[in-house]
Amino acid sequence: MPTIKKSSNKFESFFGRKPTGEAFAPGRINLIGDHLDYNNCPVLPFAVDLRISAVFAPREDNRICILDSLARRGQRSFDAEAYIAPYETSDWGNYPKAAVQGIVADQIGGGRRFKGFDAVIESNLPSAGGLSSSSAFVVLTGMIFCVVNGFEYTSLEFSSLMAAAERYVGTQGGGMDQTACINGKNGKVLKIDFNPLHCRSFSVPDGVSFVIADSLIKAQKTEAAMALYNSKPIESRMATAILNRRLPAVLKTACPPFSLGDLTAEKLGATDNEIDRAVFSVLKEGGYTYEEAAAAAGMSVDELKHSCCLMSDKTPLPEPPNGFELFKRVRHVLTERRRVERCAQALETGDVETVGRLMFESHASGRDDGGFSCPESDSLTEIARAAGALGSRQTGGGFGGFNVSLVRSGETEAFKEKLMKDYYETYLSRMHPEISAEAKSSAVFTVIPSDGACVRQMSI
Ligand code: NG1
Repeated sequence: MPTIKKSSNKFESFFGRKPTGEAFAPGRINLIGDHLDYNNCPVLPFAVDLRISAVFAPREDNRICILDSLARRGQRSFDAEAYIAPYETSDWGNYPKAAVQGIVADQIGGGRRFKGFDAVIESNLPSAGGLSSSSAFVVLTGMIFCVVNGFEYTSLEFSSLMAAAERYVGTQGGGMDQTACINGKNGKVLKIDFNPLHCRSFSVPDGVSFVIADSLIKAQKTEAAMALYNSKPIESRMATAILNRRLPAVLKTACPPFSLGDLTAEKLGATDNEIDRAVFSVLKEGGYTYEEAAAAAGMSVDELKHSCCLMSDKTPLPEPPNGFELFKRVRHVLTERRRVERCAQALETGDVETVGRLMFESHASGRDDGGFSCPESDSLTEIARAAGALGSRQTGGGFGGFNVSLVRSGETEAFKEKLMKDYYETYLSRMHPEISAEAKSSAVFTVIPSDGACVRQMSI
């Protein structure tokens, strides 16, 4: 477990002075609503009691020097200046660089000079598991940089700034993770709406707990995994380009959708059924080639590729062997958005059975339509169902990582034992004998919705 005392000692022995401040930033679990945020559709996450923490002290120059307390990952140093060149893709130093670059770009003007800081960081937040350790790290360093420079933002302004800043690392995500990390509340699930950004919190109903279980299939943001993740926002933008051209005529509305989040009764003046009929008459089932998608959007292939389909290395997403499944992707977004709304209502009335059912439905949608699950997460969900969970689903960006289950509080220990036996000892040992017993033994735990990120001066 990270402790401030251990980090402070480490800070003193490495930097030769005492730290003056401490900060922490939690990870998050998304209860329901994945691959929605970058489509401007609402999500229902909560910050968890697992976090990255830091002790720090300002510097007189503009250097930022961050040491990983376990020395597993060593140290990274860079200057806060107008252009901060990234390290290689997937280097952990890109997360603090992302935060600082985002704030510098926002604050630049008047020949401002920035103050740097020294910091020692510690974490008990698993990485590459869909718990947003990356956003927690971005938010943590962003907060410290603001404090040492006296920059002030409201929590929503800072959430938007950090969401935009994190794209520096190459992911094309939305703002769920940073917003949950910054605005989390003890005992509450957050409903985050985008465009405009807005948070509302819902109490966790009495008598239920959240158990999270690592599928132990890593969703590391390497070049390949990043391309897999980014293919989802790209497909959403392709579908939007087609709907933008064709939907107004079919629905007889003057409002073209600028994102899939605009496909609502409120914005289009049509019922959900009318919207579904119109959307799925415009999009064809089955895969689109680039030529077909461009023709449907009224663009040349080059225009489509350059306006919607570029990956972080600026090359267009390669066409999948069976084409782009735009119909399924949009069906995931439309149905998941409605599940989020119904889930928020069910939380409000304490209807835990409905919350659970929606979680199972959400998992199936991510698997069948979203295309971001994997066989191990699917099995884990079914094993959780058989073990008595009210609901269970893969959480976060997907392709593995953690599942979240909603379990009656009196049943959590029996539930965890059942997962241990049926998923880790039986299924996973058969499918992935290379995964160590040690990794399996610490893969399941109960999490508590917790407060968001915080930075403060240390009491001396
Ligand atoms: P994780 O779970 O951290 O990979 C990613 C995106 C989110 C969101 C989810 C899927 C980033 C930093 N995070 O989260 O914005 O799109 O996937 O719901 O890109």
